[in-house]
Amino acid sequence: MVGRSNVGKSSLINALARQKVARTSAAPGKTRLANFYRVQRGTGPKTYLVDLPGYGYARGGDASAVEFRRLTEAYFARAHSGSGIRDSGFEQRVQSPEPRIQEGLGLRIGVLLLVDSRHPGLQSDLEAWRWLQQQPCPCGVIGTKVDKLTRAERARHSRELESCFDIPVPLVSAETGEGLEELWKLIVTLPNQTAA
Ligand SMILES: Nc1nc2c(ncn2[C@@H]2O[C@H](COP(=O)(O)OP(=O)(O)OP(=O)(O)O)[C@@H](O)[C@H]2O)c(=O)[nH]1
Ligand SMILES: [Mg+2]
Repeated sequence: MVGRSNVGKSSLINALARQKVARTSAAPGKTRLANFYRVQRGTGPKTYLVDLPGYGYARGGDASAVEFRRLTEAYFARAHSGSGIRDSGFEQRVQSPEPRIQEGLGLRIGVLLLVDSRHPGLQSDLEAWRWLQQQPCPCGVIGTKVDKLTRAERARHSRELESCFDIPVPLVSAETGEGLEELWKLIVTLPNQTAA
């Protein structure tokens, strides 16, 4: 999960895990490290949800955006090459002590760009999307905090998001659980797709 600070990455991971595993905050810039959470739904495949630090955290300014990009790039390159995450440049807090997490991450990854569904088409999100599409892994876009939209806004923002990113953009809410079933399906299938 990647996205601007405060877009709701950690909250969405908690909603998907149905546990409060990731720390969230009303103030942006909460998540500073890459955190891995192993989740499994019923008999579904074992999945690691990776919570990455947000970009566009104002207090960190440009330097922090550059650092985010450097670390994230290093992470994707490693994960994709199958060499694992041990010296990817990220510090990590691995919730599951299982050593196989290394292998697991080396196998197949998918990246979801989270954008706030209230603000479709932000410059920083579009830039992140362009950059993500050049990475060697399949990626998708999710609109967060849909509970904050009126019915009319949902329809309009949904159209705007799809036209900005040029793919369907499911809308979800960590608060109400809306859209999470559909999101799970995407999470399970995304890593099997080939990168755009
Ligand atoms: N109404 C509503 N609020 C949400 C939702 N998801 C997250 N929030 C709120 O948005 C704020 C930021 O959520 P986080 O999950 O910490 O955001 P983050 O993307 O992990 O932020 P960083 O770790 O700073 O990058 C918190 O106050 C959450 O309660 C949602 O679906 N609906
Ligand atoms: Mg966070």
